This record gives sequence, C-alpha cells and structure tokens, in this order.
Amino acid sequence: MPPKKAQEPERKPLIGRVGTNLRVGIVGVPNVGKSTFFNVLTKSAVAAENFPFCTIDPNESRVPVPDERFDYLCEYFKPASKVPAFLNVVDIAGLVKGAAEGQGLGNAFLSHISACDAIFHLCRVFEDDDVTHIEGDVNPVRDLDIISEELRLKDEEMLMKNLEKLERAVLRGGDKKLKPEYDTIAKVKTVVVDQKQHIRFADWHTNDIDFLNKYLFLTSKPVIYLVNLAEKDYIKKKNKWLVKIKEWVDKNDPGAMIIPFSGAFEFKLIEMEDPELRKKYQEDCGATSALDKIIVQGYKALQLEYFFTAGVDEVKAWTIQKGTKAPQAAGKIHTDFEKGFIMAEVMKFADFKEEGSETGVKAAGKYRQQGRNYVVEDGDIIFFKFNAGAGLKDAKKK
Ligand SMILES: Nc1nc2c(ncn2[C@@H]2O[C@H](COP(=O)(O)OP(=O)(O)OP(=O)(O)O)[C@@H](O)[C@H]2O)c(=O)[nH]1
Ligand SMILES: [Mg+2]
Repeated sequence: MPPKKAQEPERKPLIGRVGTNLRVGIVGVPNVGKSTFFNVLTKSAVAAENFPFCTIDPNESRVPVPDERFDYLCEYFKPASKVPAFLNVVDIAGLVKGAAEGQGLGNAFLSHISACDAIFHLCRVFEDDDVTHIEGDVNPVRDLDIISEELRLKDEEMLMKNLEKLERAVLRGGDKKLKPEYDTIAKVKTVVVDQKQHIRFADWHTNDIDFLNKYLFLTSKPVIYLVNLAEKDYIKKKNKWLVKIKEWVDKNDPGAMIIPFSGAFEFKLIEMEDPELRKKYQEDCGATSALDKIIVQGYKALQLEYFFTAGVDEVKAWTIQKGTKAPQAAGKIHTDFEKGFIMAEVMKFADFKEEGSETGVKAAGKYRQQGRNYVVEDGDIIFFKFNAGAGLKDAKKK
C-alpha cells in the first residue's frame, strides 16, 4: 500500500512586503560591474522586444520575464497585444566598509536597499588593471563578507533602537499589547546581534512574521549571488574563485543560488544588433547568455508568479503573490472582477499544449471551474466569470 500522503503543512505567511510591484536591488562593493549589468539588462529588454518603456528612471527598469509558455500562447493566438510579466530591477550605488556608519553615503545607499524586496548580490571576479578595486585587489570572498556584514550592522542599528523603545514600554511600562512585538524583536536580537546571523536563516513563527514584515529588515530579504567573471572564464566555466564563493555561500547563506555570468560577454552580445549574429557568437564560443536565468530566478526570489489570460485580443501574464486565491487574482484585472466573482475557468498550460486547443481541453474533461477558495497556480490560463452588477451594488452601499 502506498504510504499515506502527509497532510500539507499550513502555508506560512511570507517574510516581505505584500504586493506585486516588488523590486530586486543590485548590491555590491564599488566598481564590480553593477551598473554595467543593469544597463545590459535594460538594453536587452529594449533590443529583444522593443519595450521602450522599460526604463523607469536612470536607476530603475523593468525587464520582461522570459517564459516559453507565454511565447507559445502568443504564437498560438497571434494577439494584437502581448504583455509579459516584468521584473523590476534597481541599480544601487556601491557600498563600502563602514557604510552602516555612514561611510561613502552608505546610509543613503542602505536605505535604497530597504526599498527593495530581494537582492542581487554582485561580486567581481574579473581582473582588469584599468578598473580599480576599492580594496586594492580582486577578492570576491572578502567583498561578500563586507556587504553581508554591512547589511547585518544596519539591521542591528535599527533593531537596537526599536528594542529599547519596546523594552521601555513592555518591561517598565507594563504594556501588554506590545509584548508580542517585543518578544519577536528580542528574538531578532539573538539572531542578529548574539549569533551575528542574517534574519532569513532563523526559524520564525507565523506571529513573528507579522512583525518582521513591519520592520522589513535588510537581512530578511532573499539574496541571489551573481558572480561577474571575465569573458574567457565564463566561456570555460572555470575560475579559482568559484569554489571559494560556493563555500562562502554554503556557510553563510545555505541554499542560496549562485549564478555565474560575465558582464563583458553580455555587453558584447547586446552590442550585436543582429539576433542571428548574437546566436552565432554564442554557438561559436559554446556559452549562452545568463540573463534569462538571472531574471527568472530574481522573479522567483520575490515569491511572485503569474497566471495568463489569453485570446486573440491579448495574451497577458498577471503577476500575483504565491498563494493568491482566485477572487483576489481576478481583482488584479479589475476590482469588479473580484467583487462580483462567480468562478474561475482554468486550463493548465500543459493541458492546453497537449490537447492543442480550448475545445480539446474541454473534450478531455480537463477544463475546470474553480470557486473562491481555489489557489491560483503559476501558469494557469484563466477566464473569470463575474457578476457585473455586484461591484456597483457594493460601491453604492458604502
Ligand atoms: N573587464 C571588465 N570590466 C567591466 C566589467 N563590468 C564592468 N566593467 C568596468 O568596470 C567599471 C565599473 O563598472 P560599473 O558597472 O560602473 O561598476 P559599479 O559596480 O556600478 O560601480 P559603482 O556604481 O561605483 O558601485 C567600468 O569602467 C566598466 O567598464 C566586466 O565584466 N569586465
Ligand atoms: Mg554603479
């Protein structure tokens, strides 16, 4: 007999801001290629799909999230409008040692990180005598330590300020309402100050998470490590630092993703205007651009996903947070869809592809009508049914 399926554990709330307009910030010490990487990302969005609106301001841009399912739906419906999901990326100026104490405008830059929801921690492995390194030589492991410690110190500062206030109110003032918050922040102190750890590694209870989400500490944000290699090393997939970086991440940020790339290589590709030339160059050197992977992983780190609406007018990916239920997902399209929600008609992308059409999916009995408790899954193709009058009635009641 097959073992009984374990009951699915209750879904813990996520640490982080609620919303879908979330950002990844590019963080690192100075002169490691952050802005170059940011410009390549932005340009690739404009070059590949001609999204001229992608630059939000000089330091922020949105790049389309590559997805074969989206491409398939566009190919199938040939819609008048195609709207993929986007990842918001922010270029942040380099942090130096002592940033948490205000070195090199450190505090301002740290507050830019605070406005982001995940981090691309970019470290430099490429050697180039023309590009000075602030610490004198190339040593990505030392740089990882510097940034990681500055983030922790900034959290320590914010934490201690608030802990004092809470201590006064709870321990001396006997404020019972603030006790749970005090307990969580005292636990944060154990992690950040006593154990000198980042917040995301500790095991948090559901009630702690509410408070963590109030403070949005820097070290609670997920990190993806981007390793900027010289072009020849990227092509060979070899460099002495790669193993050392892996060891550092295993020890200091277990389970986090490391993505090697080469700013120089990506820059070269983006300068080639002809896509055929780009393709040939990658084939000739036996290496492919890492941008797609970086964008997809960045989007996942934000705990975001999307469902599709698809037809001849438009194929569109709608960003939602993981765990979103059908009515709230409908509300992304229009608030009336949520207020008057009747049902979600859902096709799985794999079924759509396999059966070849909506009619095929229906004939195979795989077209599902889902109610308000349905948790939308990444890649669902959804048609919402809603009562158009409901929104109006609700609005009148207010
Ligand atoms: N050889 C080489 N040089 C690079 C690479 N990426 C960036 N550079 C050069 O390094 C210098 C700094 O690059 P930026 O992208 O401005 O570095 P940054 O990390 O944004 O620096 P800050 O904003 O000052 O923190 C520039 O002269 C770039 O041309 C690379 O992959 N290889
Ligand atoms: Mg820069």
